[in-house]
Amino acid sequence: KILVTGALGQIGTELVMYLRKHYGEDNVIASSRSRKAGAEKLIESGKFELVDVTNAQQIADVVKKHNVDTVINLAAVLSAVGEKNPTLTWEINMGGLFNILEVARETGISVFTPSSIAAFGPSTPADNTPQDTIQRPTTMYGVTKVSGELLCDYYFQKYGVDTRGVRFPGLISYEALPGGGTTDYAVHIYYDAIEKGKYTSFIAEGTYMDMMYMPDAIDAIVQLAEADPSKLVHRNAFNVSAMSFAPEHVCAEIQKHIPNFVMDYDVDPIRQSIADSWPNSLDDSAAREEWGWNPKYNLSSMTVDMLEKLKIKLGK
Ligand code: VAH
Repeated sequence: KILVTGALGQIGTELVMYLRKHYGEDNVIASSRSRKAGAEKLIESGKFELVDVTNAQQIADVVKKHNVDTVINLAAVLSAVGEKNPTLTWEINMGGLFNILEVARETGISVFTPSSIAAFGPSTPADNTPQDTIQRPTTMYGVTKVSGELLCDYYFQKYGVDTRGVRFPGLISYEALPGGGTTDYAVHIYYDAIEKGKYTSFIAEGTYMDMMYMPDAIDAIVQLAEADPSKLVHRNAFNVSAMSFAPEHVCAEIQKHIPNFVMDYDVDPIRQSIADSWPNSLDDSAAREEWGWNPKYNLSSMTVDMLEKLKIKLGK
């Protein structure tokens, strides 16, 4: 049985739907700190529990009640929102992960929790960033992500807890919106292209970041979770990426389908400084070698699918 925390977020929403299809409705328990408007479908379609990951007892109770053997921990405050409330970010991102790892130490369950390209900082080699390299992030979100990688490695080495994770780049999806990150421009641009025909980017021209379409991100989670552990040299924090682009590249790709689409810039200094501290492109060869990582979508095929699915979703 799989417990997904943060199940109403951008990744969680799609992951729960996929896992329920892949492993069976009854084998996936969705959980969130609170119910969210618009999540009724997901909440009613299967088992749902209110779990605040900062409450260790709630985690232990739900693990016991549903005989959980794997927790996929997606509960986190993202980079931009995190800079507005660093204390809450530490409490949820690190406090929550620590509580989950402690339950795992006591019960023997497995733990998958993602890291992020945010675990790197301005002193990290920015192009083709290596799997093992300098990590001095400059956001609280990034500090919790690099700390989370180390804590998961520790629980594996010290207690044998089966911990696994990937460093996600910016994720693009049409089901659920992202929750306050820096890469969110790459999602909003598609919504605005359909609804307004124009988009004002808060990230500057020429700012490269790694990105990935959500179907590939879901595949990465399932593939790594199902991987043969004897083949894993790394456990947590595999670099995974599918593409690297800057705002003008998305704009040009959208214009192939919506010729009149226009974009201008109104750069947000906070999110721009976060973006500038992150890598431009990742070396994901370790994930390819150790568990067969192989993304399917690039900017062109993602754009075709995003526009097609959003036109339906937005009734255009
Ligand atoms: C954010 N979407 O922008 C998240 C992610 C790498 C980016 O961590 O904070």
